[in-house]
Amino acid sequence: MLRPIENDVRELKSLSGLWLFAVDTDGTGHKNRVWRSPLHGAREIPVPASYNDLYADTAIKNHVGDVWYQRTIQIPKGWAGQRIVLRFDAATHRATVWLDDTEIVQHEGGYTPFEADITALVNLGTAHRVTICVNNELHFHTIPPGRVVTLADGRRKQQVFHDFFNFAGLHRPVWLYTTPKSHIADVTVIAGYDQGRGLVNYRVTASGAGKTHVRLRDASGEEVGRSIGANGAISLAKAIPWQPGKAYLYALEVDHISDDGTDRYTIPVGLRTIKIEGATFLINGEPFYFRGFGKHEDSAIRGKGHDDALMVHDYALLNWLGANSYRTAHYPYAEDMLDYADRHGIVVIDETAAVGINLMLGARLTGDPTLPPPHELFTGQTISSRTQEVHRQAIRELIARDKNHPSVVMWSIANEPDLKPAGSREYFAPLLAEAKRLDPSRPVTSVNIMFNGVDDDSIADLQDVICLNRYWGWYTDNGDLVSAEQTLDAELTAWAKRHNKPIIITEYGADTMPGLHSVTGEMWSEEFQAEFLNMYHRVFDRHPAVVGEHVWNFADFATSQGVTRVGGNRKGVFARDRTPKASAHLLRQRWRAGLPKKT
Ligand code: BDP
Repeated sequence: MLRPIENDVRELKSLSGLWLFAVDTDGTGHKNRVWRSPLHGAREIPVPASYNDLYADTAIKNHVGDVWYQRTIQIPKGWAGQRIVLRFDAATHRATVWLDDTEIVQHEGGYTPFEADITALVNLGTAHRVTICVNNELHFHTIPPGRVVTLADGRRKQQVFHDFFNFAGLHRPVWLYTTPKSHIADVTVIAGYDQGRGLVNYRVTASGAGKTHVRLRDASGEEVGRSIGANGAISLAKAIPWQPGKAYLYALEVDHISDDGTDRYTIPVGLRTIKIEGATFLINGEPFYFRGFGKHEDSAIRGKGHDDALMVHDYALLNWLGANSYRTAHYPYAEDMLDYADRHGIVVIDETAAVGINLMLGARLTGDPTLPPPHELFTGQTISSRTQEVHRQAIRELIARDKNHPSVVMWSIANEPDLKPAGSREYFAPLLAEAKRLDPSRPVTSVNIMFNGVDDDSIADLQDVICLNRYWGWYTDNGDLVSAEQTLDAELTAWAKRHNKPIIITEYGADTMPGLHSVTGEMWSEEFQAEFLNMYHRVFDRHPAVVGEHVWNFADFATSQGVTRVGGNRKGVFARDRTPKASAHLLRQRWRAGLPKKT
């Protein structure tokens, strides 16, 4: 799905700002058709932002169910004759939208965009009411999964099987945009680079008949190639590659010419090739070593609301550290993040929201003894073919949205599913295959949990890269880094021997309270975090198959309440306000020195 842009033939109007907001406390909003009039008893809400932490109100923070957003929009008179579209970059976790009294679109999944063509419903120069119902419930058939329980006193509680707060609302901007009536609906670019030569394969889908003209321009705007037709290729004899840390972007300018006029859409293109050879991850034929983090979209007050200031600052900190990559743990991030990564040469592992397909973890996180046991995971009583279909759609929407980003080098279809129970391979194999089918140009992975060792992972052989989350010395052998080092070493040897594939440690880390110090390796201290990371690095450097290290986490983040969480998850190398802990300096020293030498 194309991101809305503005140019000489397309207009774009932001609907960010203050909207009306009402929490549907008694769940009667649908029955009362609240979209038919101005929202009763509404307060104001900023869009984009999570609603949870805005109002200093526990009931709103922990609300389970529907909330309503509303505002009026004005369609400029100058938009006469254009196709007019209302676009939501995300609504977490599902939404229904009305324009005045008419329902115009529904969407499932909290982190991918959706839109509605409203041309036939609007009058130019007139105000219209937009109402959106956002629902935050997670069940066994949603991605991510969860469970809503009703307590004896009637309260409803959301259980989640993942370790971050279930922020909800309109997390990303809302847009009105225009295209000519006959328009470019989609563009797919597969670009490659090989020893100085560049190749751009493209495919354009347009609504209505017309001709397609395509031009490739270099970064200075010079035309360097052209092609005619909806499918085609442009080759460059002397190309500049897109490289990690050294981004170079061409622009593919697509014109769709029809009796209605010309539509134009321009896509940034990075020429780069990804290949896996044995246990090596190659970008443009060079071995690539991932240095960076599992991140989150998370900050005080706005929760998961996108914020350009935070984005620019986080990228500045990644640069300060010498990091070259991150994973969008545990859901697709705002498209602005990927655009920025494209422009600045940051490498991204792009993940779906399929986190917590794991009842063993669910039991730990919820502490609820009534949760079904782990072996019931793929039996249909919990995770079912219905979940699989929603998961498949989540993969489709991720790839449809992000396929053209040179920064994205791999798809991750899930984080820490339980791969021991019967049925796990039958559940995941078709999903890995679907990602491969949709995008044969990128490797596909899923991220392994430490309790699924080399003998308990039912799908590692189907993945291109082995991604491991490991907490030896934290969740096990608490504070004993000597034992942890032995376990990690032995385990990596076993993984490398079993699968001749690159291994990325996608998570390793220790909760750390800023300001807590110790000379004797006490857990939670800044020194322990540094010693923990040092030990892991020592081990990684001994294993040639390890091609990446992503510390968990870039910054402290909000979670559900629990006895192991003190004001959230504290494994950040930065505090939630982005001030550094001691380990930030350690990482800076290691990563600024470049590729680690394997001993
Ligand atoms: C892993 C998860 C991650 C958690 C982390 C932790 O992938 O979301 O936050 O461990 O426990 O299980 O800190």
